[in-house]
Amino acid sequence: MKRLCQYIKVVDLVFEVVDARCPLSSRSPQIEQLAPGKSRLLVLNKADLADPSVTEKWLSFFRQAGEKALAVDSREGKGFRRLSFLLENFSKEVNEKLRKKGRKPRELRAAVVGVPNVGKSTFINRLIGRRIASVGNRPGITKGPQWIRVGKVFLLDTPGMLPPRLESEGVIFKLAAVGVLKMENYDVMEVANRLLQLLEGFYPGVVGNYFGITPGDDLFLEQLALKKKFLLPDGVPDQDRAARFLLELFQEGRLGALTLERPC
Ligand SMILES: Nc1nc2c(ncn2[C@@H]2O[C@H](COP(=O)(O)OP(=O)(O)O)[C@@H](O)[C@H]2O)c(=O)[nH]1
Ligand SMILES: [Mg+2]
Repeated sequence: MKRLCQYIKVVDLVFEVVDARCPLSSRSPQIEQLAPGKSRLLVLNKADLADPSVTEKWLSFFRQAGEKALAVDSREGKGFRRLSFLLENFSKEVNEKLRKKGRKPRELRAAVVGVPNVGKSTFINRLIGRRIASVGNRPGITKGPQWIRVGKVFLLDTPGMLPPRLESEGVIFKLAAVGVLKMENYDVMEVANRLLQLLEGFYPGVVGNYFGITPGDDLFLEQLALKKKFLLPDGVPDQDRAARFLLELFQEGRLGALTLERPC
């Protein structure tokens, strides 16, 4: 964390990567202290897995709050043309300010930060693409991460890992459901049941229809286990396995593009 702070000090722009399926819950509470006063671009990654209409609402919500926000799919490279455009504009803005102060124009420096598993590395790789060009270490930084040139910007090739928000059960189960938190540490059945309940509220019938199970049924996991023939040796439905199966499908977006929270 201390090392990350050192880098953040020298960057002009911080890409704050979050999961588009829960853009508030997957924001780290540490970001404010880490980069006070820094220009930030909120990247709603995994937009392919999120409900597009809700993503639009989130973007309006953040922009109304005065933040720069953008939705991308780092795996397929969607949204990156717009990102390059934003970077270009940002570079012009910063250099205009420098020029007014009588200073020479220069390349911008940027870093990527975010909680685990939101796609920071995938985002960096996508951004770097084929333009990869290591420029080695810059003065003052003797080892560790490298700066890579991306257009007019020098990007730190190693993302900064931020601690996730763990303030309430309501947030924690979403982070577990999207894979920010490792499932081993949670009660999978509880996470799956909460996810089912939440999805049933936002997308009535969708999960039930996918599996051909009565929507809103209390015994959903039991029914799912029976349907999939996930049985324990004594023939009892293996709900734990059903829960894992459900969460896996959700994480891969197989149940559809579904978002877990909406702006108020
Ligand atoms: N569907 C989808 N998956 C993504 C996207 N970005 C990353 N991933 C996947 O999310 C997982 C975590 O990505 P990674 O870049 O390692 O996350 P990091 O821990 O934040 O660096 C990997 O399985 C990626 O393939 C995206 O935009 N869409
Ligand atoms: Mg990574």
